[in-house]
Amino acid sequence: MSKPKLTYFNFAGSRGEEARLALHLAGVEFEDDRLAGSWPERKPTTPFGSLPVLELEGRAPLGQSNAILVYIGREYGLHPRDNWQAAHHEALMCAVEELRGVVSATLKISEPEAKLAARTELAEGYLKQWGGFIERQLGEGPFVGGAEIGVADLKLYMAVKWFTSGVIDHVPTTVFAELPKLNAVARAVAEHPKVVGWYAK
Ligand SMILES: N[C@@H](CCC(=O)N[C@@H](CS)C(=O)NCC(=O)O)C(=O)O
Repeated sequence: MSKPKLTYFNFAGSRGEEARLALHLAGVEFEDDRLAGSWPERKPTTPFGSLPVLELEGRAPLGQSNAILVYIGREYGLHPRDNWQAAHHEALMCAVEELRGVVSATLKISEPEAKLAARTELAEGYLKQWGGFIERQLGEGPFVGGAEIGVADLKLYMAVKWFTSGVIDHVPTTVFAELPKLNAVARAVAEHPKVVGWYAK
């Protein structure tokens, strides 16, 4: 293996897509390993029993999406050099992981009425509150760090896309519609020429 290898499930979303976008923005040629075989067999071989995993020649595999993003960001100028600013970006990235944890808990509910109730509560409570906190953390934009795109922007972009895509039943796709700064970040990422180039492939 000479090129870095990024392993994730075969879909263009969530934590793996963030890392793919980060590598692409960084201009790194990488092996885009999309899991084809059986996940239960691979799971125990990964650092934390989950994906994404980033592998570099001569290094132990790296798990945890935020660690992967921060590593790429630091190596390739997609994360602030200033430690305080970097911590602010990482706080936003941690907040996206918290959001995913809360929403993912409702993915396991199989009983339709219980799912509807949990998702309605999520949409009207937790998600509104989460969005409000994020909005207050954002500046003039268009990106978290101002004029330059960074890995924290990819994390927020992917979170917004999760909801606007409508895949979370019973959560309106407009749940974050009244958050101009968060939407500006998501739009700026979507319109970034390298991101446009990635999806045009
Ligand atoms: N905190 C971890 C969570 C990773 C995670 O839960 N990944 C999901 C896919 S997005 C996964 O591997 N699910 C399969 C499983 O947990 O068995 C991270 O940020 O990388």
